[in-house]
Amino acid sequence: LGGGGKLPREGAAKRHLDDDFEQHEDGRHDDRSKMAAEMDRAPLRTYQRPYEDGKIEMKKIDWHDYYQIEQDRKRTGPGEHGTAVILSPAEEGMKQELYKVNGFNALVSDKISLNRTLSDIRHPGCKTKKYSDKLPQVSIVIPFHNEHFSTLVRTVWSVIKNSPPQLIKEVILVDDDSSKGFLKAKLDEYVKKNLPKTKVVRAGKREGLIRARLVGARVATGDVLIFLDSHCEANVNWLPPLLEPIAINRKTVACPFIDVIDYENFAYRAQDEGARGAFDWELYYKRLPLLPDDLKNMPDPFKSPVMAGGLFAMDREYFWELGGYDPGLDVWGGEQYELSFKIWQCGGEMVDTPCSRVGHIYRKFAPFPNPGIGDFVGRNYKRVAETWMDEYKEFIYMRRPHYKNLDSGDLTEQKKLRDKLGCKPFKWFMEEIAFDQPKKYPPREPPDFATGEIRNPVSNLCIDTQFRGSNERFGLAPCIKEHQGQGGEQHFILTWHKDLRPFKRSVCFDVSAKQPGTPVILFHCHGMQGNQQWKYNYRTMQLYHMVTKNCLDSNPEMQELYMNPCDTQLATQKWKFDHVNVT
Ligand code: UD2
Ligand code: MN
Repeated sequence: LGGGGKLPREGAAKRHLDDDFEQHEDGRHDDRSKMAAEMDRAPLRTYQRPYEDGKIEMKKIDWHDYYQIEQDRKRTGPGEHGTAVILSPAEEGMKQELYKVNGFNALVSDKISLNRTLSDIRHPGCKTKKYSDKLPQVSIVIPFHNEHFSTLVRTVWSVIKNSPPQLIKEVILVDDDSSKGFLKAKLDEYVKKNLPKTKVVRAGKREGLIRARLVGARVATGDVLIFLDSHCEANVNWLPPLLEPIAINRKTVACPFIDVIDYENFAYRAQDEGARGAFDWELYYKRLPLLPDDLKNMPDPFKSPVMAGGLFAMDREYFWELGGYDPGLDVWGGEQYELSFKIWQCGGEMVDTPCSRVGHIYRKFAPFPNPGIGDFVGRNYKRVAETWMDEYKEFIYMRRPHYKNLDSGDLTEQKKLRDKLGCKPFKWFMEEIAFDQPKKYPPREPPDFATGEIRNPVSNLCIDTQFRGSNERFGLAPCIKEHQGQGGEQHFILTWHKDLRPFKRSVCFDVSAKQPGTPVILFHCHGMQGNQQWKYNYRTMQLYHMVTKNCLDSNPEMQELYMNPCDTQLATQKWKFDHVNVT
């Protein structure tokens, strides 16, 4: 296994900050069992944040390790410099077994050196960039479940090789109950013999990636936490650009650019040159085009609404201030939204750092079976939506109605935390962070269900509020379209909140009793549904009131409106909007 390759320790002697390396080396062979048992967190702050009081002016230095870069330049071998590895026909025939259990071509991985070099595909501006000489030390947390040995170990080597040693406090591998028997013994042995500052912590039982990250974060002692997936490769000088924004503002969370390591041949390439992270209403992660200013300032860090999830750096104290991750999130999925929403809504910010690049193997398929616990992704999404997304959660339920019936567990603690931190509404996040700026990035408010006049096609009369106010009743009138000037207010919206209101006004159709004949009045829109929740059935043309289960009915002779039990045969219960949004 593993192309092996002698490790570039000889480079250490030439490193310009070599002394510190020695200084921080100790403790790398900690008593591991003690480590795992000792779940109490280390003191949260171990250093003086350099720019906190605004007194120190930042001194910038060139953090590149030119000795290492020169060594790397000379290397040759399969996959070096991020090139593709092509298997021989005989090997092609043997690759399936490893492919099946990993979701990527692990046989190719095994042919590549564990400390291979990548091509430097950074923006040219990154090559001359300098960063603060005072950067925090990091703990790198890497959860893994049945990761392939060579991809896991290559992740660690890439980090160690491409980072200034004095900035790495430790690398923590969290074994999330891997069942590959050989992985444990072989890994422990390899780590002990070869990997400086690295320790393996075992979760004890399958926790899923989110709680596994928490296990690692709890034993971490560095000033900054960096999370990585177990099949990554950090590129040249990736660390300083990631840390400087945090040194300047401890509430900034920084994400590297995530490059692609091809799952078939392990070639390394960019997925793009930057994007704003976002999502759709099924909570699929989306990448939106950069804003003009971000492009102009390239390769400076730019704000991004949502992280991809796996790879980011965050002040350790701040991570715990925000409660870490919701420990109720199971196995996989949703934690990237939880943390992103929490960061933005509760006073932090998130940036992508173009000069920090890390490759990641996006698998061809997920090789792990569901551990027999049903729709955990749905339950995770529901936890996040219920805790953080306020009324916008309805969009998710609209797309995925079955989430409504999922039991997502107790959310008391999560809601308490949101209260305690005094976090802003999701609407603020949507409008100011996620989809703001040149107003051209949808979705802002989701589309309304129906708009325009509401006409009874039999009597040919329209609903007309005559611009009345709160607590007032209203009825029917000749439609303005045919009787210019004769009507009053006949333009309505059935909004995405599911209330029914005159266009551009904040009074809503409100029904407060079940009895047949109950009138409809206007009332201040509260956005909480209840008495103001309507549903339009465009097939039967009925306007259904959810709470009372009655339908909007009319008496055309008297030009009156009131509620009655629904009856599809009744012409007086039929209503037609100008525009209906059928989704
Ligand atoms: C993406 C993220 C991943 C995470 C996930 C949503 C990137 C590059 N990847 O999916 O970090 O945010 O979306 O939750 O942004 N693992 C465990 N226990 C498990 C399952 C996974 O420890 O039960 C480990 C796994 O070995 C890996 C990490 O968790 O190191 C992420 O899992 P993945 O690689 O399957 O997720 P990915 O990249 O598809
Ligand atoms: Mn991954």
